[in-house]
Amino acid sequence: MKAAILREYGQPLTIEQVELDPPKAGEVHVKIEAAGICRSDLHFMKGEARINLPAVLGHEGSGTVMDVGPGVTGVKPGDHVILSFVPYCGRCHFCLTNRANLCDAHAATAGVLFDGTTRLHKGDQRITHMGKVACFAQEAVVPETGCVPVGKDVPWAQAALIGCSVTTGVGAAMFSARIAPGSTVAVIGAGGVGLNVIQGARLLNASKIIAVDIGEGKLEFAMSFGATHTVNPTIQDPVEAIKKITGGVGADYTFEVFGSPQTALTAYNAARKGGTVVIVGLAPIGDVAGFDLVSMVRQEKTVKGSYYGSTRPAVDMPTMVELYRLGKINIDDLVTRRYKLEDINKAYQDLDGGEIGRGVITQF
Ligand code: COD
Ligand code: ZN
Repeated sequence: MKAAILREYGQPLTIEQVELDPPKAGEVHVKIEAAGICRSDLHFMKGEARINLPAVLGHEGSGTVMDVGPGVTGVKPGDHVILSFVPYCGRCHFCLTNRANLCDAHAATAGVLFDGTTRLHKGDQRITHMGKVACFAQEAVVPETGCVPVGKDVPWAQAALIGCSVTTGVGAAMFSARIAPGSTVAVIGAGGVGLNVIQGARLLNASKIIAVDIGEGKLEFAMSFGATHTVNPTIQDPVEAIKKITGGVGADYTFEVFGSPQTALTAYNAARKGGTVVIVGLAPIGDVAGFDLVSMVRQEKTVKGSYYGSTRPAVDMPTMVELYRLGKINIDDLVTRRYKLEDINKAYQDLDGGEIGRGVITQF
């Protein structure tokens, strides 16, 4: 089958024919129908995050079940599924304490399936599966717990986005921050994930929702997802601007949704006394942010990380689907560009070049 392969950091992906072995026990063979263009894959392409190479990237996907390995009971051929990039073992400390997004067994087997091997290879050369999803390909073999069944009424691209940006963003607002009604929110970075934090804040009845982005087009687009105010840090100091909009105090909740020490510091400094700072973006490995320790103590600021929106994908993705059906979250307008798998490098150039919304591969 055809797949886009990352062979070297800093180099374009190459479209190649590779082999995909059949699913083993507890695994599912999926035909990929849609795959989202997320910045996290770009972090790997640039070498800002590390993965064993060669690798098939792509962690935001949806598809049709083709066949299942022994013991699989949750899905059957023909089912539509959203792929989760944190499948869970169901037995570790985190799975058993309602935090399956932090599953230990998944973390211990990064880039391979739960049994420690790959189904992807080219002859003798093993190929890494990003997030146990690897959906920049015509097909994938994924763990059963990485498949979330979805109704056939949900379009493929929209289902794919629930696999990462929607769940990561809306989840950050809903589960990581638990935004209280009437509170003020600032979101630093209004890309594919940030827009979902913004619409999550709207869903939770935040009062002021301030979108911060260096792209004017991004800011305008953010208004249609629920932002009430916009700030462009290339034009004004973002911390001062957020304070001004919030009556001089700062926002109750701030979200960092780009991934850099500088934007993390903006999020910290723009949070009010007693406020909560949620870090969603993954900065390049090794980067550190220095927060002022005195204000952290005296002002009781909370800084917390948010991975996959602190969701339990198996139960929270169906909630996202339901909110989409009800029109409470807008995924239709997030899908702004469609690509063929062959054009994946162009899709990433567009993402890096600041195009608004989300690109999705829909032709394989
Ligand atoms: N100030 C404000 N905004 C900025 C700045 C800045 N200095 N620099 C860039 N931005 C904006 C960009 O203009 C862009 O609009 C936005 O930040 C980033 O958006 P995208 O669309 O490029 O990126 P996303 O939304 O696809 O991904 C952002 C994440 C931070 C979520 C992603 O990169 C990431 O690190 N994810 C890790 C967390 C995680 O759970 N990963 C697993 C799968 S996502
Ligand atoms: Zn993603």
